[in-house]
Amino acid sequence: MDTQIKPEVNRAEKPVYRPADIESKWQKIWEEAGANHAPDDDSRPKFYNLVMFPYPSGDLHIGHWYNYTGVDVFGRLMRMKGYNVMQPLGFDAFGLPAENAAIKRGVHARKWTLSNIAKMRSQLKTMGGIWDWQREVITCNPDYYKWTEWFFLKLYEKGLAYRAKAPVNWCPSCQTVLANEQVLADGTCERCSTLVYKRDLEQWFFRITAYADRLLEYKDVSWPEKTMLMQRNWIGRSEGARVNFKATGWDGQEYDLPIFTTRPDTVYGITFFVLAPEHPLVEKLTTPDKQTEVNAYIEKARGETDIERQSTDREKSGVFIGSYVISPFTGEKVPIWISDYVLMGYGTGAIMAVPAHDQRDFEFARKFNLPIRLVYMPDDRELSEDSMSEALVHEGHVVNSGSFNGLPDNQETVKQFIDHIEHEGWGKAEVNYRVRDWLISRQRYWGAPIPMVYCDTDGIQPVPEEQLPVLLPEEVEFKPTGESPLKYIPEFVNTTCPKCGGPARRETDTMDTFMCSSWYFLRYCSPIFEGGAFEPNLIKKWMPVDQYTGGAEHATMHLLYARFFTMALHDMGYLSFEEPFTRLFHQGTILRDSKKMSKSKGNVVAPDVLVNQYGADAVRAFLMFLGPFDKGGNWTDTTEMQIGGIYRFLSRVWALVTDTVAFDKGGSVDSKIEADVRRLQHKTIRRVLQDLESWQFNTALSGLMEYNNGLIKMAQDTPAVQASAAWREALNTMLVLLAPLSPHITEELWQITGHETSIHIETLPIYDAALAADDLVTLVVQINGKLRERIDIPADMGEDEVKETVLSAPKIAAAISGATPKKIIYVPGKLVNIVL
Ligand code: ANZ
Repeated sequence: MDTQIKPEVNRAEKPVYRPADIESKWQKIWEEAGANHAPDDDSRPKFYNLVMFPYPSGDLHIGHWYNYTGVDVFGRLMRMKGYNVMQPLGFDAFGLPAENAAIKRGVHARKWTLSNIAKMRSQLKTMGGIWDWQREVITCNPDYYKWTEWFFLKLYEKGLAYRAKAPVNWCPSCQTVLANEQVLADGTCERCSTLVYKRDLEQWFFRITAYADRLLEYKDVSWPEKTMLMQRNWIGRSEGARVNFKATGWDGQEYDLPIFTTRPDTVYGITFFVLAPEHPLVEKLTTPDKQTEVNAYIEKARGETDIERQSTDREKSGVFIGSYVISPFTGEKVPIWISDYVLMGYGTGAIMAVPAHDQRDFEFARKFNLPIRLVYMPDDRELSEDSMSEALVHEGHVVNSGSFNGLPDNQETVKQFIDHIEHEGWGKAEVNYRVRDWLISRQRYWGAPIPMVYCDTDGIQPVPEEQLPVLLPEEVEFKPTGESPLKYIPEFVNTTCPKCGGPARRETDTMDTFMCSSWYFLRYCSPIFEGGAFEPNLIKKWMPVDQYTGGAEHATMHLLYARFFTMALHDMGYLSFEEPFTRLFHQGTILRDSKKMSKSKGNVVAPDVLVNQYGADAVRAFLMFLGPFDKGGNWTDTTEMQIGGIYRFLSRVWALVTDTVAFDKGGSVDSKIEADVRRLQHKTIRRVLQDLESWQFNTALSGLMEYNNGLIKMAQDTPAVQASAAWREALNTMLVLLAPLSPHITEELWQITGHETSIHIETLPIYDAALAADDLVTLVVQINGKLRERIDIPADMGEDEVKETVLSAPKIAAAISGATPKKIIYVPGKLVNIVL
């Protein structure tokens, strides 16, 4: 990296702070010097600082600026700590909006996407981040999606990609299949808010369920607890048992009816069975007299979403279907019902109902007057089935259960029941997961083609590796048909079977874009490598990602898929690590008047206007000043005015430093004043570095503002201080600590103060406790608990003298105006509170 930066300032004239001039100038110099590129061959330790890449929607909004500024501040900090920081950026360029734009406006999806990328890239450059543009990846380019296809083939080879007919979430408005994760809690499409319903289609799936347990491990990673919890809930591991019951159909035939339960210890409490309305045995088990009622119920349930069906505050509904199960535990005949609260997609789609101990079953039993039988009894109170108002959950000891009576409610008891069930051959222990296999087929054009062909003779055949990429045809008609436009391109569809050479058809669905984003971080390590998806040695050098930053909304999709992908590649021998992202951080969101910003609401703040007016340095610092980086902030009209305050702060830093340059160096200064300068300097170093390292950029900035004010006051009180060595060091510290936040102004001032190399490769100042030691302490003075003044007093001053000093301080004396305080509370070294 050429970091020699030649001074070119005429010191005779005092330069004026004009962000527009210096920012573009430095951006150009940095780019030409390759200052932002992380070389592969570099002896410094590596630091891979990754941010979630943007979707090229066309405009870089304030949320992007916020996110990328925080990441850039941290990356710059790590570079100043001596790391070779790799901080790449690219574009997650496939996906629906491009195709919708194509349908609506007749512009080709590629053209729309690439012109958006060009615009966003140039907007991004105005931020002055250390983005390593030499590593840019764009997922819709064939040199990228060739490898996305290749990964599909690898997963297919390992049995991790398969095709199956499945009920899918169908959005009638987007005319496409959605992943479970793309359906919101109210059962609507996350993109267009239309109610999603189920439809059966042949689809490609990735077997993420095979990795469910591994995904719960989080080996050697430091992630927010909350995110891991969200993933754990999403994966939803439940330990229990599968128990096989026998049901007798109306035809007199016996059918196996397995159920999944997490409470096999309650089997003696079964009083009815419930099947999901879609359960395949419903037909066989419905007696003729119940047929009409059952059909009507099934029809009604079909229109409901899983979310509605699981809602706890919904009144229970259901129909008895006329058949029974014989319980092997009690020998009793138990009626079979159907109800929508049992879902087909979980467990076996059938449950044994234990109304005494399961709230849903309890409500169902009360509604339909079904018997309730307690098999646990509280240890400390009387309870009877008739008087119960809700299910008894996890309490007491076993009753009504033969030889198990008296056992406590715990895991050991559950295990004894499972042992018994296994011993009798009625069932076995089983673990169930909420997570479903990842449905990756999309009936869309703008995605990576699925590299598979269908042959009448040889069935499903993978496209041979050497034929990749299966190119997306450019000539395409965009129609909102709900089917992939690729279906209507014969030159694409018609191909030859790789096995028999006979005529065959290509798969016309494309891949979910989450597939593209499951490996982009690997591509950054060797973005132009042609021999594979990544160059193995460079993967060894750069991976895993040291710091990954992005929105918390990606907790259950992207972050889970990328982990699954990495684990699968690890198991295939391509990667030596199992977790891609060592540390994870979620930035907060910027709201506009407490609402989410969105184009459709027209409440988006455009950063470009602010950058033009105040400069990128001020916008960056301003955004970081809004609050702790993980909390985001609320943007209001008054907020916007505060940016002027940040601009003035930067101008004061500018004035302070340029004044010093102009200052006559002739004077001498008393060593006590130099000690004061150093004390302030080292206190600031400690505080600001701590804040920067813990992503508390807002308080880091307050620290720097106070520091700046302190220095200004010292220069006013004792102008000669500006000639001292301590002063120059203090200013250097100011610039170096501010550099990650506002990189241009600090670079300019660094040069103005005579430095010949870039400030951004300076090492961070080291805090010296001895120099920071106080012989003065600052007391906060309150009147009736309200802050009125801050007063510096010698650290060793006695209590009486402190009180006297405080009371005679002009502001305080004026506020009290002769009254006698009721009480004076003194916390040594910290605070005096005068109670009037
Ligand atoms: C009997 C029982 C008794 C149950 C009891 C609970 C409490 P999690 O923890 O979510 O895995 N269940 C099983 N399959 C279901 C389905 N397809 N739709 C709706 N409910 C289903 O929940 C497992 C429990 O949810 C299972 O244990 C079953 O009810 C129910 F006192 O069986 B349990």
